[in-house]
Amino acid sequence: MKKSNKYTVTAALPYANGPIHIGHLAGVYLPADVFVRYLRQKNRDVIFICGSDEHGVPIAMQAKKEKKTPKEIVNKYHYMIKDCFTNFGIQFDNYSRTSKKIHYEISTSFFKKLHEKKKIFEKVSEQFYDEETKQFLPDRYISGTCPHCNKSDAYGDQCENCGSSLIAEELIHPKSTISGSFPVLKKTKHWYFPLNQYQKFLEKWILISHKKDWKVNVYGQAKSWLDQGLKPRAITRDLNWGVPVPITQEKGKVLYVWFEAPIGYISSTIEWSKRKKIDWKPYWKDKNTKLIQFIGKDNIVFHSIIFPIILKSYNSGYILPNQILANEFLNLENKKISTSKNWAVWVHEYLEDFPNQQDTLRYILIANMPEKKDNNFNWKDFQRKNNTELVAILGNFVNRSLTLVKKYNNGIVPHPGILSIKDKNILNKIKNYPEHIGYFIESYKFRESLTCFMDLARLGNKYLTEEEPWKKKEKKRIDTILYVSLQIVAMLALLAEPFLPHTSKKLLNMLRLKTFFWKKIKNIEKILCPGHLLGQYTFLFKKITNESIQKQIKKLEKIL
Ligand code: B3M
Ligand code: ZN
Repeated sequence: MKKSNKYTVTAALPYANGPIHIGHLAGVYLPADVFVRYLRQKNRDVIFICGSDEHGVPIAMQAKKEKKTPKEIVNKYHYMIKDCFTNFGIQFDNYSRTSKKIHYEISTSFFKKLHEKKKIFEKVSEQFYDEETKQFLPDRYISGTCPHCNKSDAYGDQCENCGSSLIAEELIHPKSTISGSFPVLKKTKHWYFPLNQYQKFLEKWILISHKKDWKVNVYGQAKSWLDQGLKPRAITRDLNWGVPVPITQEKGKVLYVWFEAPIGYISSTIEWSKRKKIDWKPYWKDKNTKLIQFIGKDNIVFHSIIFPIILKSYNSGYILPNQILANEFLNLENKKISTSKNWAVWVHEYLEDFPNQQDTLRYILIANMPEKKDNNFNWKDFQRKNNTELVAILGNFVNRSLTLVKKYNNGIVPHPGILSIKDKNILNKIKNYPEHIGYFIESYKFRESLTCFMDLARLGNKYLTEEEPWKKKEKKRIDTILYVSLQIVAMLALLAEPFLPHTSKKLLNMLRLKTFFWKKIKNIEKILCPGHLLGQYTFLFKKITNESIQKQIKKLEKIL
């Protein structure tokens, strides 16, 4: 990756209509967090931006379901989601919410300027209308069969099964999700974005400039939209909950949530800049800044087509996404995660059932990350990976190294003495791990980067087992073996940070090391020098018991 001056990393704004589950983490927030932690470790100038998406039909539907107002719903879930990210260790620089005044100002200023510059046009058209409830049926208020994958419960704006973005008229046998009745068509006025006018620009920007560096799923969906030919798309809705359309007095006209929500990345950045007293413009308008966006596959078109057109047509120097990382879906026990059916592992419940074991879940979700295809999470695998990898390899190696140094050298880093050929090879080999891991992270190959990290732990475990210092008679040889082992432990402590931040912090405390920036990691032996006094050892991981897994599986069985 060519070194950039700044990085603006965004993660899709979760709808504040429910809690966060493991699919959200594996799909969007964990890869983004690993990437940003890595950039911070390398002392890069990066901001990590997110916030709650608080408008749109999903919020209104949840409000109806819980017999609350949309405002009550977003207040309930915004704080729940924000706390959940904080407690799990997803470290945003700013987590805002689109019901804030600053977002209303920024999103309506975008709309007003596009209207003044005649980049959008007004049109009266016939839209689906529910005569029973006397309301129009935008987005999730209407469902039908998806024309792409034939799934029966696709929504008016997107199909959650195949991730396609739709317009209501494409649905086969549409019906109202409010009353279940078949809708009629009724005239209504809306404002449209002539996406077709940007066909050529997008073909050049996507099909040429990003043919090689965008992920197959992102490039493929964007290309299929371009191949079908872009059409004008409505960017307002007949709803009472949302950002009011600023140029009409007519009640019940709001900005389409997918027009204003991506502008939420900018309003969240401006909110951050006001708090930190740092100019936000270089993060969104400097051509050398890299805009890296992490999303789920059902948001690809909104991020690769709609949002870039909004920025381009606004024409005030906004940079376009350099990378759009869309993961596929994570299934649970081989079934699709479903919030409506409660078929999910909710992160806040995980944190209650497995206190202080965030890194175990981080580890398993990165190891099973659905980077190229849908993947699966099951509790047995969760237990196995924790017990046979985190406990038996990483934890065991660190535990043995530190307790042996305590026993043979009073917890002080020994002098290396005379290094054998094998010792020298090990010390040379470990120096390459930062680069290997960095390469995978910068290529957005998070599973491979974690495997590379664990290979280092395996290397240490194997070295210690083969060298058996506890069987040696000569103190000097014991010291050399422990010296080499400790250099590997120090490397693991630093390289763990992007993946297992809580473990890394614990380990650095045990080694009495401050967090180092990447450049120092090259010469690890300068970090953990002979004579350095180590801290107290505590266990890094604990075994996951059959009982704790059975409890989770029983919880799911009750839902079936
Ligand atoms: N709120 C996430 C979703 O479709 C959507 C992302 C907005 S990012 C601007 O579930
Ligand atoms: Zn579909």
